[in-house]
Amino acid sequence: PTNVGKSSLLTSLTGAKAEISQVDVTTRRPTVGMLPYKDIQFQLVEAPALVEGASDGRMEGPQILGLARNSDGLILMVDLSGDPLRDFNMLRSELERAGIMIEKPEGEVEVIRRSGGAGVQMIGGGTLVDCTLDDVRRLLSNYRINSALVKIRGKVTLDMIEESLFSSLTFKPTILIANKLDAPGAPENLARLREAIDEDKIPLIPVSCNRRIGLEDIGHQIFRMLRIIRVYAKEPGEKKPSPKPLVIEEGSTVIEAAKKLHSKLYREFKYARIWGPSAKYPGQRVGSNHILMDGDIIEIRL
Ligand SMILES: Nc1nc2c(ncn2[C@@H]2O[C@H](COP(=O)(O)OP(=O)(O)OP(=O)(O)O)[C@@H](O)[C@H]2O)c(=O)[nH]1
Ligand SMILES: [Mg+2]
Repeated sequence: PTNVGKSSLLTSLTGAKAEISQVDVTTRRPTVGMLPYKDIQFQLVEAPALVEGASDGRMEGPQILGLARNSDGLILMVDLSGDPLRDFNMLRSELERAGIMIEKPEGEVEVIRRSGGAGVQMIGGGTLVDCTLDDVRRLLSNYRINSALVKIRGKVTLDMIEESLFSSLTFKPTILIANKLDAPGAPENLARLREAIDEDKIPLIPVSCNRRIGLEDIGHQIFRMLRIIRVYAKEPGEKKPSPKPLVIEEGSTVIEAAKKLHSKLYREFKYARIWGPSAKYPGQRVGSNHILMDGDIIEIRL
């Protein structure tokens, strides 16, 4: 919504020069700032205010929803001096109507088509609840898909796989920031908001941008929301790893990290040595499927 303090937050966190004003709809174009967190940076983009009817094309609705669809995660913001619950429900419903879910569904499917005759393979570690891999192969072959990676997470039905072929539903991890904690009536409004949302699914952070309350935790919350880890590559023979981490998805394996570092490290991979949280002891020798953790140092051997 407008006037909730989006520009105030962007400016407080990143130092970006966004115009702050009590006039409605001050920010008209996406405005960018960089938030340093530990040894990485997050790019924050203030979108113009999302209003009721945005998903039907009102105001800059389509552009804002397009921005949301292309982001890694969303920070929704509401105003504790107004009606934060109504605003949150409006935001959720406009996003949903645009095919953007902000709560993680029980199961997720992505069918990645491949060329060549490699067949249909299942990846991602989810479970099929009402069908077998052969049923999935039969379903896909009805759609002339004979070679694909079917990526599943959580509990997945044959219907969900069929639907995924048509719909453009997407999930974006989301944080809810409730601003103006200093305003009269804020504690009561915050209590109402707390009751209505599931904070395990959507973390709620009360803040006051003006009084600089609650802002220190936001970097950490964004890091957790994105489910990323930092991995530091080290050359064999060097004492210290690169100071700049490789930022990859939580649950990534050694070979996936190698692929992102350099195609040669992927092609000619023999084994790796690991120091840090995922290593049983410093310098542990591991194979390609070893799962990395945040803060690991990795040395790849060819
Ligand atoms: N009381 C109080 N007022 C705040 C706080 N943060 C921002 N404001 C005020 O709220 C008004 C709107 O702030 P902006 O940061 O411009 O809000 P916005 O969401 O970017 O607004 P638009 O870009 O116009 O949609 C300004 O008058 C701010 O001074 C806060 O923590 N407490
Ligand atoms: Mg603004």
